[in-house]
Formats: sequence, C-alpha cells, structure tokens
Amino acid sequence: MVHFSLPTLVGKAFGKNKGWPQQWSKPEPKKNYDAIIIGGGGHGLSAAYYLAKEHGVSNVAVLEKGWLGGGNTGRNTTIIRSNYLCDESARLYDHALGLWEGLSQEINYNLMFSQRGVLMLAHTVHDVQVLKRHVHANRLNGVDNEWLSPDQAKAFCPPLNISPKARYPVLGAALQKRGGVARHDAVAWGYARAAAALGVDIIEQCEVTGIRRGADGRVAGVETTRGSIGAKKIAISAAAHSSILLAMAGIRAPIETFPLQALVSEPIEPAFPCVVLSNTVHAYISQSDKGELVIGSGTEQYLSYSQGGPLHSVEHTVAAICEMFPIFTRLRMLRNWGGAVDMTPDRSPIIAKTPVPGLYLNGGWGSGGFKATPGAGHLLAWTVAKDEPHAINAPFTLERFRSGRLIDEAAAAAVAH
Ligand code: FAD
Ligand code: PYC
Repeated sequence: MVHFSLPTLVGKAFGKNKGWPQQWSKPEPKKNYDAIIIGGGGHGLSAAYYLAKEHGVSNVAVLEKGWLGGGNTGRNTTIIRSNYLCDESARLYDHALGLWEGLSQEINYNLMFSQRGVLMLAHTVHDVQVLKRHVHANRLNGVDNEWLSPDQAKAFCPPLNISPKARYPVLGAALQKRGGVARHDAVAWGYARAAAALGVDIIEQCEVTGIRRGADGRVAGVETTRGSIGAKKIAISAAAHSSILLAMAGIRAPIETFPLQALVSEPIEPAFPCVVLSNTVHAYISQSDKGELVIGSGTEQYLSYSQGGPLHSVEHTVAAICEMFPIFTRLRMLRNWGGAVDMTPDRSPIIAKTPVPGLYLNGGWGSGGFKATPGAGHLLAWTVAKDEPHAINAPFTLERFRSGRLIDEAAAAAVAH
C-alpha cells in the first residue's frame, strides 16, 4: 500500500499547494542569505531554529524539495533512546535526549514526547553478551540502562511471550527507561513554526539542483527549481540524498542509501506499554496514542532511493511480531510505507565541515536519526555559526573514513543492517 502522510492528504484537500496549512508565511526566496539549509526534515528545521535562537543568525532559508517532514522525519517509527556503545555516541545521543526532555515547552508545540521505556531483547547468547556490554558501557557514561531477566521483561511488557519453546526465546533484555517515542511530523512542524517566528524563511517545493562556488573555492549559492539563491554558508541536511548533494560540490561521500520499511495496525485500545526492539528477529514495535501498533523492519539488503520495499520483508516482520506477542495474531495491518536511509560504513553520522569552505554536512544517520533530531540540529547550527564543531560532534567527521578513527555502532543501531 502507498502511505500518504497526513500533510499530503490535507494538501490534496486544500488544492494545488501540497503541505500542511501554513502556520507561517510562505516567503519567496530572497536573492542572498547568510546561510542556506538544504532539507526541510526535522534536522534541517531544528538547525535553522538553533541558528536563529542561539547564534543570532536568522537571515537563513531552509529549502525543501517536497513538503516539510515528507522525508524520513515523517516516515520513521519514532523510537528515541541514547543507549549507544561508544563514548562519542553516548555523548551525542544523550545530548539529544536531554533536549527532547524540555522541547515541547521550549517551542510551545505538543510533540507527544513519551518516555515509556525502550526494551531491547536478547534471543541468543551473543545477544546477551552484546546487550550487557552496552548496559555496562552506558552506565559508565552516565546513560541509564539496566539488564532484565525474562520474567522482569515480561513484568515491564506484559504482552511479551517469554516461553522457552519460542523459535527465538527471550533470554533477557536491556531497558532504557528514559527512552520512548514522540510524534514525528509534529517535530518538523514545531521547529518550522519556531524558526519562522525568529525570521527564518522556510521554502517548500524548492529542490536544490546545483551548488555554486566562487573563484576562491568557497560556496556562493545554490541553483534550485525556483532559481539561483546566493548564500555565504550552505548546510546539507538531506538524509538519503546526502551523497547526491555532496557530489554537486565535487565531494565523493562514503554513504550508501537503503530502503527501510514500516507499517501500522488498525487502532486498538491501549495494550502495549513501552517500546520493544529485537535486532535478531528484525522487528520493533510500540503503540501510538491513536492506538495503532507502529511496527518496523530491518533495512533492505540492496541500494535504492525508493521510499518503499518488497512486501515479503514486511510479512517476515509481522511473523516475528506475532511470535513475540501472540495476542496480536488476529490484528489487521492498516498501511505500510518505506523511507530511504543513508548509511555510513561505521553506522555513525557525520556532522561536520566538508573540504569545501562554507559547506557543511549533517548526514549518514541511517535508520537512527529521528532520536537525534534536536541534538543534530543544535550541533549543526553550532558548526555552521562558528565554522568549527562543538566538542560533542568533533569526532563525527568525514575525515574519519580516511584516518580509520571509526565509531562503530552497527550493534547499537538496533535495526538489522
Ligand atoms: P529527512 O526527514 O529525510 O529530511 C531531509 C529532507 O531533505 C527531505 O524532506 C527531502 O525531501 C529533502 N531533500 C533531499 N534532497 C533535496 C534537495 N536536492 N533539495 C531540497 N531538499 C531536498 N530513527 C530513529 O531514531 N528511531 C526510529 O524509530 C526510526 N525509525 C525509522 C523507520 C523508518 C521506516 C525509516 C525510513 C527511518 C527511521 N529512522 C528512525 C531514521 C530517521 O527517520 C532519520 O534518520 C531521520 O528522520 C532523518 O531526519 P532528517 O531531517 O535528516 O531527514
Ligand atoms: O534507532 O532505535 C532506532 C530505531 C528503531 C527502529 C528504527 N530505528
């Protein structure tokens, strides 16, 4: 089934201008900006907000080729946690989680942020060892995470099947109680409204098709489907399309793009109290406040920019969910969709300057960037404003793929890759 997000449906109902009915004006692009951000997802919009709010840079445009939040921001399963393995990642994701905790109040927009706890299941001895290693590493970094026996996991999540006869029995679980979910598209709209109120121009239906450079090599502006726009600085925050945009500036990036699918069930009474992830059986699940079970798959094993994927992957995921939670066996699935996620070799992101003066990159978040939205934007804004990274994003460079100083988070990604 094709997934139409709410903004699309409303956009169709409201006529030819796709997108959410505007809570901000619809500016025409100016001739010149101090900074342009390419990509109107949560990351780009939050970067614009923090540029204006914390650095006083408000002569900024966010250029979005479609509609706000129509990329991965509006397509993900909204899981938020900070239980990553490496010290660098713990700092990065916990910085974001800290910002989530006050965000609805700060931008005066109900993001439905709900810290209901994230449970990561172990089904094999290898899983037990890996997840316990994460628990210990997290605690050393001041990030909450605890190990639960199968009985304790069931007490936390009563629908969980802990029968030893299951094909992949639950041998234990890691629990991050501060983890949870939020309403994904509200994050884009909330940041957009807050940034616009500070003077940022948010321009939809404006695809960047080229990056211009001056004789000195610095960025000078962009070519778009709405004409040329000048800019002193340009930040790429375009998720799946990072490598395409970098190529416009002559940079070859170590990023590949894969499809990742998700689906929702028909809505039911509240039945599922937390978030559960199982890397081994390629499935994760939570229940939205509307009542739908929100379920996701592992990444497809082929490169593609398609925002969809084969049905058999989704069937495999649903089979795994039914085995872990037999009470859902008779539920109907309502709709499925996909996104295209940008993966780096070490499954960690890049928030950094690029070799082109004035050009910055926030990308490579793969299957895990929603949780990072406030942190990614905050750190990207810092990097653009000061032309140097914040201490938290300093390790997340493009250069690490040359030097070998990788930040390996394949296991913490929690989604089979
Ligand atoms: P996007 O929201 O994709 O925004 C980038 C924007 O750039 C898009 O709107 C796009 O249209 C625009 N763009 C691209 N090219 C151009 C151009 N040339 N000109 C102008 N605009 C352009 N992460 C989690 O943390 N937890 C999860 O549970 C989770 N589940 C996921 C489930 C699925 C099915 C998918 C697909 C992803 C999931 N993710 C999850 C990952 C997460 O969605 C992303 O990492 C995150 O949303 C990236 O945000 P963004 O703002 O960088 O990207
Ligand atoms: O990053 O936690 C995550 C995640 C879960 C599902 C997709 N991504």
